[in-house]
Amino acid sequence: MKESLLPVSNVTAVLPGGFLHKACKFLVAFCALHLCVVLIYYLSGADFYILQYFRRNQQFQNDTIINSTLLPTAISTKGIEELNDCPTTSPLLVGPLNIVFSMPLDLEDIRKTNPDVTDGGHYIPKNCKALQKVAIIIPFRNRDDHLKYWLHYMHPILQRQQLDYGVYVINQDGDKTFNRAKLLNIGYVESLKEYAYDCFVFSDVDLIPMDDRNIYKCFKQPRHLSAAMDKFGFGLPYNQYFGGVSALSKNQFLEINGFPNNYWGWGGEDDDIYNRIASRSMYISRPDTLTGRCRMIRHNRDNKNEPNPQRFDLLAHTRQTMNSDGINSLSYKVVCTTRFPLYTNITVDIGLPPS
Ligand SMILES: *[C@@H]1O[C@H](CO)[C@@H](O)[C@H](O)[C@H]1NC(C)=O
Ligand SMILES: *[C@@H]1O[C@H](CO)[C@@H](O)[C@H](O)[C@H]1NC(C)=O
Ligand SMILES: *[C@@H]1O[C@H](CO)[C@@H](O)[C@H](O)[C@H]1NC(C)=O
Ligand SMILES: [Mn+2]
Repeated sequence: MKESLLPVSNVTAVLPGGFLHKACKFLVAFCALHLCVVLIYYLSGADFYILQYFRRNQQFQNDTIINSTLLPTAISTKGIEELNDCPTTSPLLVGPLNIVFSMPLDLEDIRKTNPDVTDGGHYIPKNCKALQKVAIIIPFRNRDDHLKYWLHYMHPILQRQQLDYGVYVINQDGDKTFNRAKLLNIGYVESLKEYAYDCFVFSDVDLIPMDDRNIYKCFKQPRHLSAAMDKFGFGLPYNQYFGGVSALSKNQFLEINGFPNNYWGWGGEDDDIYNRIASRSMYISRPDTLTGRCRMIRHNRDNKNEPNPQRFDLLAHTRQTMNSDGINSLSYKVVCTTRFPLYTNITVDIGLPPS
């Protein structure tokens, strides 16, 4: 086109006259038209590629945004809500366990071997959404050595069971008469202040399951987890026995007005709990006698936990007293709460038995 334009302009400049002038105008118009057609053709031909490049660029920008800003949020949200439910049976379980109480233990070592347990003894599975939120409540006084064995064995087991759980040691302040069931009631109330637990496992500090398929969770009926204690020849002392380790859902616990507050000293409170359950037409669920095996740390009877002479009398009236004595009549004072790496220590003043 430059070839044709330049000579034309040269010619127009040199040659005057009507014909040449008209021919020149025509040529210019023709060239302009040609230019337009070529340009349109070129643009329409390139159109597809230009748009594609533009789209790709936009896509790239979207991805960049997702990666740099949206992804961190997506991960943290996933940690709470978008994870799939954990499977009904955890794939991490190993079955029978060798439980012994002879080796010395160091709390710091236990902490190091359980790096995923967070302050206060809380754990949440990373890769799936736990089916239950379990508060584990341990009535306690002066059993620090037993607690070490409990933490050493139980933290790995509970994590393999894929539970969302927290460990609460309810430490009775002072040295007056012990009251196990009242401490359990307090554990229920205090743990719920911290987290929306829907299941409560009440465990003596000296009992360890010998099989991790004995899941520390709640069932459709109140659960007796320590179904075959070595102390009783890996069986039950009697069929209604509900001592040791048990699990009640929030609803089951409230259905029986929690546990009695008036059993001071050793014995009877577990039978009272059994009576409460039976009186509400619930029954005891248990693992089979192999899965339900567990070991108790041998020990002498604690001070100020003598057998309660009133227990038989109290037990005869559970049905009459349970509506007024329980979680609805609980009173106590929290003396001190300490969140240790492997458990929460709640020290409570529970008062004295009526004289
Ligand atoms: C880019 O993201 C916007 C919304 O953020 C969306 O409407 C658009 O379709 C996305 N584009 C591509 C190419 O993915
Ligand atoms: C985000 O970046 C990673 C690499 O850092 C890459 O593998 C991944 O595909 C990117 N995600 C998206 C949505 O592009
Ligand atoms: C719990 O806290 C009380 C009060 O500080 C303390 O005396 C007791 O030793 C602690 N027990 C455990 C097991 O941490
Ligand atoms: Mn014991």
